[in-house]
Amino acid sequence: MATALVRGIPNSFDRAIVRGSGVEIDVEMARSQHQTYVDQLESAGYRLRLVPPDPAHPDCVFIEDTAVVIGTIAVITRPGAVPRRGEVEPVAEFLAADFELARLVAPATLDGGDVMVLGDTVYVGRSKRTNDYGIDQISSVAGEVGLSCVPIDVREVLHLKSAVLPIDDQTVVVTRGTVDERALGELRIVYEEERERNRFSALPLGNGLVMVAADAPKTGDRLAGLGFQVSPIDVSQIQLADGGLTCMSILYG
Ligand code: CIR
Repeated sequence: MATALVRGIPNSFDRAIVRGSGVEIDVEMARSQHQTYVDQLESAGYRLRLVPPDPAHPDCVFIEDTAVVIGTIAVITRPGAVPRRGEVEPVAEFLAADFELARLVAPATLDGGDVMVLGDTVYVGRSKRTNDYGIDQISSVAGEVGLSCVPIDVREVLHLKSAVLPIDDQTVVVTRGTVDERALGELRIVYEEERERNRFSALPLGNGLVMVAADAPKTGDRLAGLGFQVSPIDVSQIQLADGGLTCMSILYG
């Protein structure tokens, strides 16, 4: 059965790392938006596994950054933001039940938000959070299970998946100007609507169903026009902390 590993929102979430806005985060509203997200995963058939939130780590809801599942291996990351490194261990303990673990080691840094596994290719963003050592180490793991690795320079945004959102194994939504699209090879590119720049986010749930950020309805319409069943969700408080839809879960199975 497909599994979703998720982590709750701590009371300290209003102290999450933010890159700009200065708008205060409403923790209760964030929690209710997160609950709707978890409910959507459950309705789509995922078995939920819940890692308890940790108030010492305001960003711990962004569990995606702590581990990447590649085939039979769970890569335990070394997050680029130093205060987030303590989020990793409780997640590793959960994943150890189902996977062989491979740990990234210093001087590597890598956030799971920079990694996109599509078919037999692992795309890895080179960003402010993910360095070349991180790319080399995850590339070795990918090689062990027969997957190839494609590094992609990321500009302007936090992570690769802030700007390149997988929709299925062949399709991605891209924010123009943030990556060298040649690295995406034969993937079908759908562009984020310019008026919705940096507001789109998505999480494919299988069978053509895609959870999408309600804040970018025109981009969602583009996907619906291609035959995807889109399910909008309001994640305004998550977006204030630079998060999107992929970052709040690790899906596998
Ligand atoms: C951070 O700056 O690390 C968090 N406030 C946001 C992380 C979002 N993660 C993701 O999109 N994978």
